[in-house]
Amino acid sequence: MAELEIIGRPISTYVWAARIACEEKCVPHKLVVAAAHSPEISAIHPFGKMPVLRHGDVRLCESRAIYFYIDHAFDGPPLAPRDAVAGALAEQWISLVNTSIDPVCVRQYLLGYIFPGTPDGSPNRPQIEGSLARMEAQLTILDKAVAKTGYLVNASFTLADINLLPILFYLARMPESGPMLANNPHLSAYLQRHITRPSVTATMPKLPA
Ligand SMILES: N[C@@H](CCC(=O)N[C@@H](CS)C(=O)NCC(=O)O)C(=O)O
Repeated sequence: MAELEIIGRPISTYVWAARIACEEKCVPHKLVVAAAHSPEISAIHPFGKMPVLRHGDVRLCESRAIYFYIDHAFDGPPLAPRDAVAGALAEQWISLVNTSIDPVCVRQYLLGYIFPGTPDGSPNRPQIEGSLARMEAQLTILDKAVAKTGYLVNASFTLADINLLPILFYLARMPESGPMLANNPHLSAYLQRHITRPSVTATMPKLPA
């Protein structure tokens, strides 16, 4: 069968997570660089969002569906626990990150710097300031979640961790979220430990210096 393709931009947190999942599962894959709403992406995602996946006749959008496919279509170590409770906990954390943490920490805070939408391209201060209190509370919740074992689910690296790591990577580099993260010792240690995994370093986006 043709090589699996993940389509999107490498700096996208969701694209990066899908690529980490491929690496963890030892699935050969290729990144096809394309922008949101480009014809290549809009042919698969009804709202033009990245990532999308092509593999032979299979076409998928939405990161959770893509994770599921990567995890179930190939041999290799399970990315989500097959035990019902642990598997549900992984789903729970993916959902919490995607529905609560991504909207504040990525869409509101990080994009306030990256795509500020200001006339002169300067950071969108009202948008950034408006995210800070909620971001701080969310990082405290995550710190508690990883405090006991160093993972989100039990004591193993799962899709829940894969889905969160790209977000923490970016937060660690930004002026307000960096110190906030450093104030959460368990979460900081979690990031430092997992960011060195071969699957993560092999797919890490190249950022401007
Ligand atoms: N629910 C989608 C969200 C994907 C998403 O928001 N991707 C962003 C890049 S990180 C995107 O394509 N944004 C463009 C847009 O929303 O128009 C998923 O889980 O894949």
